[in-house]
Amino acid sequence: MDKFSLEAKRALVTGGSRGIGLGIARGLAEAGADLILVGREAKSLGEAREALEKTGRSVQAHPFDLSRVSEIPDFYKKIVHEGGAPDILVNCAGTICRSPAENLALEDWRLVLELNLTSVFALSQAFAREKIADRKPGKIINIASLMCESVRRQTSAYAASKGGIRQLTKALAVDWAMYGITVNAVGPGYIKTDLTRALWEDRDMDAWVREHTPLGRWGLPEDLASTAVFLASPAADFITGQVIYVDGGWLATY
Ligand code: GCO
Repeated sequence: MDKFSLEAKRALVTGGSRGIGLGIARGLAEAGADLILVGREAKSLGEAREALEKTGRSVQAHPFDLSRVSEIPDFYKKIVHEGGAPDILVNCAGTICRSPAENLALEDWRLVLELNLTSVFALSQAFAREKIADRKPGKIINIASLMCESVRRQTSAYAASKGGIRQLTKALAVDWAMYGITVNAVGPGYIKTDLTRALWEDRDMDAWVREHTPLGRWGLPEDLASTAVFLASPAADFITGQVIYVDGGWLATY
């Protein structure tokens, strides 16, 4: 079972202070990884750090707004300088703006694409440049979505960004395989987090999600953690360019 261990590894998790990011960070720590958490709000990041330190792993917290894409290279250099280079990068930070496409402000479109897609490219590039220069392998895990394959009304920017993540995962996997850097993605179904609160608090939407999910329930952040641990571990050394959907069977019905 050592192939699933993350002992002596360091994992950087963006969006690590809540929801899916926090669930995955906890799973990585329980598998033995030390953590670097990146999130926009210092308060919730500090709370997540305190909670995750209970796993016995070292946890660093770096407040940063990843939508400030041009500042990502310097931010990454600061992280490496302060605590050493991560071996694993989990790109989980993201947002959604639900609106009929005809009403979607261009600024909202840009914000969703900047955070959900462009910042993932920029941070992955900073990670890869450092690994390539150090001649060390690395693991990148992006957070995709069932919306890589199917959509719902009023989610144009989010669905476009997640479709982009699906293709970016493949493209970076192909570019960086020669350096021993694998790039994969976990594709969540409907997961009970703050990002989907507006849906699970709505009785009709709650029923719709349960009806369209063969396993009949909302997913939880911990449902995603084990897949992320697997992809981050030596057990997945021959896997790259893949999206593994953890969606309760949602896409099986499409
Ligand atoms: C929505 C939801 C979805 C989920 C998730 C499913 O508005 O339909 O927010 O987009 O968040 O992406 O994988």
